[in-house]
Amino acid sequence: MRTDDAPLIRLEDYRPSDWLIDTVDLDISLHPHQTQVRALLGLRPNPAGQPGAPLVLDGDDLTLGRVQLDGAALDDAAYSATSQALTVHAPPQRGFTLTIETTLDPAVNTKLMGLYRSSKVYCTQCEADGFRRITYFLDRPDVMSVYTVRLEAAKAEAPVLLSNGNLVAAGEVAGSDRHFAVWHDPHPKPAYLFALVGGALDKVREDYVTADGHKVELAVYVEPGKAGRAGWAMDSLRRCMRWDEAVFGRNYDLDVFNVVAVSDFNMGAMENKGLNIFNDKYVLADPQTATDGDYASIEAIIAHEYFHNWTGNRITCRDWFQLCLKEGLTVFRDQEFSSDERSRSVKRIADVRTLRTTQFSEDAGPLAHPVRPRAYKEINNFYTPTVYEKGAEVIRMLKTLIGEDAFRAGMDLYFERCDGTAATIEEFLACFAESSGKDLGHFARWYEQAGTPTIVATGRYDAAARSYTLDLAQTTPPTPGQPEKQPVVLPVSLGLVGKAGDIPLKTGSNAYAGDGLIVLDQPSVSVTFTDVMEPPIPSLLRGFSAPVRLELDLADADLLRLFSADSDSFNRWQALQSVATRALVSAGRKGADQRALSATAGALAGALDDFLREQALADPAFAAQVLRLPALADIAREIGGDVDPSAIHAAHRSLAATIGTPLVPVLLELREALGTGGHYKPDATSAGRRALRNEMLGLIAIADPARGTQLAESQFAESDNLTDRLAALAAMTLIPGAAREQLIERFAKTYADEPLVLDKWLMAQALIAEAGTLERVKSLMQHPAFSLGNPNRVRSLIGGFAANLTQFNRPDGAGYGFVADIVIALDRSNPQVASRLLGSFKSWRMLEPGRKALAEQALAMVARTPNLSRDVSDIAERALA
Ligand code: 0A1
Ligand code: ZN
Repeated sequence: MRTDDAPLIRLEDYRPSDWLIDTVDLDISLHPHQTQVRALLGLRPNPAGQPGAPLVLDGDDLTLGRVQLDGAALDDAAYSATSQALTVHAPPQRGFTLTIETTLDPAVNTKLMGLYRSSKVYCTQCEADGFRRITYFLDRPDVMSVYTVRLEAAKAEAPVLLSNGNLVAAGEVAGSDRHFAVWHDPHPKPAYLFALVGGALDKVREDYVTADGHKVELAVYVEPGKAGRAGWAMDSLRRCMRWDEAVFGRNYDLDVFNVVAVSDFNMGAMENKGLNIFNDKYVLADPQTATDGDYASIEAIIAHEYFHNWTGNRITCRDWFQLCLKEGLTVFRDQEFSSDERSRSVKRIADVRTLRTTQFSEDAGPLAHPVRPRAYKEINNFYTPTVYEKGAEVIRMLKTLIGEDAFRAGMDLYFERCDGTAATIEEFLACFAESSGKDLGHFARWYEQAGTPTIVATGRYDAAARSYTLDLAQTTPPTPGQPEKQPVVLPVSLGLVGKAGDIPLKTGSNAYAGDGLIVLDQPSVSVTFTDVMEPPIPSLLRGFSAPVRLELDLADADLLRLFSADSDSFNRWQALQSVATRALVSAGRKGADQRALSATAGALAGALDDFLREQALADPAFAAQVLRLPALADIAREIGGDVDPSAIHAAHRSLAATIGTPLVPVLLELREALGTGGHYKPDATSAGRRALRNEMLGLIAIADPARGTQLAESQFAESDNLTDRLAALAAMTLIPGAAREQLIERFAKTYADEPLVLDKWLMAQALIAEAGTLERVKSLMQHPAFSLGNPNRVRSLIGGFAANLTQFNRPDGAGYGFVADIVIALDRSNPQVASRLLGSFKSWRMLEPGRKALAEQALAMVARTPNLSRDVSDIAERALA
């Protein structure tokens, strides 16, 4: 379907369902090509709906068998059915049951929505609207039902049969090679949280007793032979369950909690009630096949899905416009968990990096949308960094504004009041308005208004009056459909840094909320601090207290002082990033003179030299973040228009080389001092030491390629873990030549039987910033490790290429054409993966005219392709609008 024909679904058109489904009894007989589904729905009119309305059930690609009403065959004239809908024209105006039989072919379901087979394992994905590919249903999150599910399959093919809730019966099917299991989930849930799994799987299990004394059996299911890689996921699960009890007072509520890893999955993972299904990339880990980054992601995503049990499942969304109600809040919760498990400041820095490169870029381009969108054609296109990451930032600001105690009290109230319901953002915010006694009407604008606000800050010191005045002004740029912007509520955490550290803050201003917090909720505000005995350096947005751009004209020398003296470690990191960003923005403009970089590079190298010698060993994870320059995409966005990716890349390399060259001796020394850490341990401290060593390796590779080559080769040969080996490969990708090609070969041989490791190998090559990369990527598509049918492979190789700033944006447009062709081909089998890939074009409008025209042509070619999915045509149209 073209989106021109697809209806625009609007928040303001929401109305309650005319019918409710209280109970669902599913009987599913699994066969690769002929799965039989019998659904018995217990329906009744919704008192809040239209009396006398027909019953219109959603379907998608369904083959219908028999239909019965209260157990009797339904007259042909009484209903009509297409593959997309089943309508009962004049249903009884009372409770009744409807029995619906459908037949499915999971083996050919390449969209990976509904019921499909992934490496011989039957599994489901129903969010957002996949359940309608299993049976006809009121497939909307405000229709919540109690499910009982009988699964049947050949014992040999699917010895494990799982669904939501608790197991209530299991046994053999007499006289056959088949068996069955019956699962019952007592918690009413929307259809998008339904799941089943059937297959030959190994498991690790563990007993758990909740804080309120409930015994739970935890299990992680993986492909046969991979149970040895499930331990970290289990460990993470136990820890996050304890954390949710301690920090949010939330206990688990079923007798079992199952996690299943599958190898074909459109996203990261899915929070189905009691049966979380994961992309295997986010479950499987051992030191030889997973990096420190993987360990951290697994911990975070296990926690994310588990936390959804309360924020998403017990309390779900009224409609898909409220998606951020569960996603922003749950991301916030998983970020807090990881912060408590690891280093809070390093986690914050990493999250802000992600926010900037993904969400700020989205917000600055044609796909910008509010945290709560007002309209959509395809909801799958709104599982975005804006809904997730900016959504989490909004919760973080709320907490900052009302304080820790009122925040916790508001959460408690939300859990109490909204439990068992499908809620809205308004209901959520009402809990915090009540717990804090504050009017959150203005704050709610964060949900409605797209775009990244800019704060322009200027400071003046009055030596005679011993006062310091800070002027803050905010603006938000126009975004699609929102030409005019209103001011939002911005919590600006700050300090004034003097010679002896933070100066005590005294002011009579209303905007000053105490505790180092200015609340900027007007277009501008001016705050004067008194008893300031020396000219201070302002340290604004400590901890990145609001998701904004900050323009504050501090001299490099002042920023470097903040880097060494700020009491807020986020702002120490930010200060150095700001120096580097400013230099890269001016040297990275089209036609800019690169020589201007050298003064800044010298100052940065000096600051880093001291820092590395004196402080890096005390907090290696932080030091690793300090050493990493701002991302290319962030520089492009800061430049904002007429962007020449080659110039940005050249400036970036040149800055890294100029900083790195004088540092090589100290880098080598420090690498030596850090050592290899001995036997691999995944904890944050050990990971931090590896991160620093490897960050330094990258810098050496740029500054001194011969030395870099030597170090990378020996690191690859000597290390016992993937983190260090992959870092060696990544460093070598920066150095063209035979040694690189040999290491690439060696890596492939070493990990030939490890698809998830080869994904990293594919991606490392796709990211090489050289003109030969497109050809390399094309030939890697022929490699046995690659398959267009597996989302992880596509994201690694093609997604990696599309994230390669210089090569995706080749001046000849060949990068755009290549990705566009793949989007079109992939759309026929998996529209969701195709549309996400097309999202790589999100920043095309800021390019210089030559590339911009070529990118537009590629997008237009996609847009005019016949029979596009709604997913892809929606992105193409919005990108071009
Ligand atoms: N709710 C999941 C994300 C998710 C969304 C859609 C999916 O299929 C198309 C799968 C997963 C989460 O936030 O983890
Ligand atoms: Zn989620």
